[in-house]
Amino acid sequence: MDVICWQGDITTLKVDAIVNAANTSLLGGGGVDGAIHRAAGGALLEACKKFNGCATGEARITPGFNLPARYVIHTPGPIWKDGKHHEQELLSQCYQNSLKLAQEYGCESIAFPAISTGVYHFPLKLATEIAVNTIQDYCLASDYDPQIILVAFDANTQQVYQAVFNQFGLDDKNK
Ligand code: AR6
Repeated sequence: MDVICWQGDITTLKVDAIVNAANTSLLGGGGVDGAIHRAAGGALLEACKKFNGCATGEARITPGFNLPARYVIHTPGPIWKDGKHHEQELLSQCYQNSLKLAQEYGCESIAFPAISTGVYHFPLKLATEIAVNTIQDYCLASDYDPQIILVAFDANTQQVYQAVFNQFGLDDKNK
């Protein structure tokens, strides 16, 4: 499994696909969603309108337009309430469904932001464990081995990523 963590702005990455922590309207917002729409240009919003929204845990793919990335995979993460409203399962589905689309579109490199851990308040360590577990399980079960970058925007997220990577016995090669 080829997974690394990296601190920086996901919109700068020249990968096959970047994942967007969207909301169910798919019509843009703040945080990483806002940054992706700004960098991609207005054509991204036009492409997103055609989906008429997307359920939490599902995913949709568009071109990257003005981004260096070829595709954007949009997935609305769960809003954290108390952990008793299927939040963990829904977050895992975000990673699974994003990987499924990436595989269908032949992506060899995919970058994920820390889905749901910003304004949706999903606990960061638990979210990171779910991300790594789900990626590991998906790649094993589907014979898919792309390069995966978990992108931390801030230093705190990067520290938690590194701690979880150590816990999972992964190399925390930071490019
Ligand atoms: N590159 C990488 N990561 C980023 C960037 C960036 N340019 N900007 C922010 N992050 P959030 P959510 C990190 O709030 O919790 C939007 O309004 C950020 O530091 O963007 O899933 C949507 O429209 C945090 O670690 O997403 C939804 O309404 C992570 O991305 C809602 O927010 C996720 O934070 C989704 O909330």
